[in-house]
Amino acid sequence: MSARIGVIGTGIMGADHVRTLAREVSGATVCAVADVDDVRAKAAVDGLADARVHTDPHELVRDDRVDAVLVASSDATHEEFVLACLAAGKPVLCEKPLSPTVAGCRQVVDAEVRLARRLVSVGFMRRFDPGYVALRERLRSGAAGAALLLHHVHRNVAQPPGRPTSALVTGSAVHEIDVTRWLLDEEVVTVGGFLPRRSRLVAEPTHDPLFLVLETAGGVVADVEVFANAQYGYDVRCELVAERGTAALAPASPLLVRQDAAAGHEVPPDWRARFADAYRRELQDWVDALGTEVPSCGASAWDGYVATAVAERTVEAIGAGSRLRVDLPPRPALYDTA
Ligand code: ISE
Repeated sequence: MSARIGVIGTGIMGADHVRTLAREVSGATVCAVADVDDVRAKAAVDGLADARVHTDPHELVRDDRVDAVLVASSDATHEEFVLACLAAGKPVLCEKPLSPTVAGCRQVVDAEVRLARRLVSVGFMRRFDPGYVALRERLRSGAAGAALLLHHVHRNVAQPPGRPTSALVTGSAVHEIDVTRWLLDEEVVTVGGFLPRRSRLVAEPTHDPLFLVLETAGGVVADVEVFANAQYGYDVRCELVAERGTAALAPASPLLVRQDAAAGHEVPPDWRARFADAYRRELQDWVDALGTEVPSCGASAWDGYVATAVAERTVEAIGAGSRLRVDLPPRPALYDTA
């Protein structure tokens, strides 16, 4: 039987998830969507038989036909809707970040621990990207020797004006924070950040680009360039430097184009194109795990909490102009892996 999914938020990401679930994921049907914008919600389910449109997301969570919920509304609303899913006992996949504040993430972790059931997954889709997966497997195989350094690059074409600088960390670099701890299986213990010369193409109050430095418990140093208004395309890179060599993500495009006196790889316009395969794999994994006792392989609420805790501390470190320690509370036993 197909799992009946309700999607909260039908903006860019939510509408994309509806399409992927309906067309590319087996064992799932989208049976409801909710959005404050009724027109947008209706457009997202155009052509999907029997999908209900709610204007109140809480109604969607309560809807008996909905077995599981995907939250893709604005970041600040994630906590409220994930908590509603926990109260209703429904599995929920929440887009990253679990909450933009560490206090919000903690509420979710505490509610899940009280329930003593793992119902929350967080959409850190890079954990399903074949390139990142290959990098992790290479490290785990021991072929590269021990990891020493990670170089991350995270560039977007442009961001809506007015985005606070902190959002470049809590909304964008939070991916690199998650991927660093997932690749290395180590926690980040100190964080620091620089404000390089500000691009004159970016309006106040956003300071762009940023340069972050994360150090893990095992002494690996990861640097992260975040450039949210890089103009030319969506470019995500990751290079591992290890004892016996290096390994880096290959260019996202399989084509080498020679034209107009130039040769090169095309760069995707945004993350949906770059990570389409990762999103599909993430959703399939989540759907496959529904109704089983085994949680999906994706990030847990605890992972969501830690990523935001490290991101928040990084924002503080940038403000303080110095490196700061990250002190995490003990991980609740619910999140122990077998
Ligand atoms: C966006 O919200 C995402 O989640 C993308 O994956 C990320 O690369 C981008 O920087 C964010 O703005």
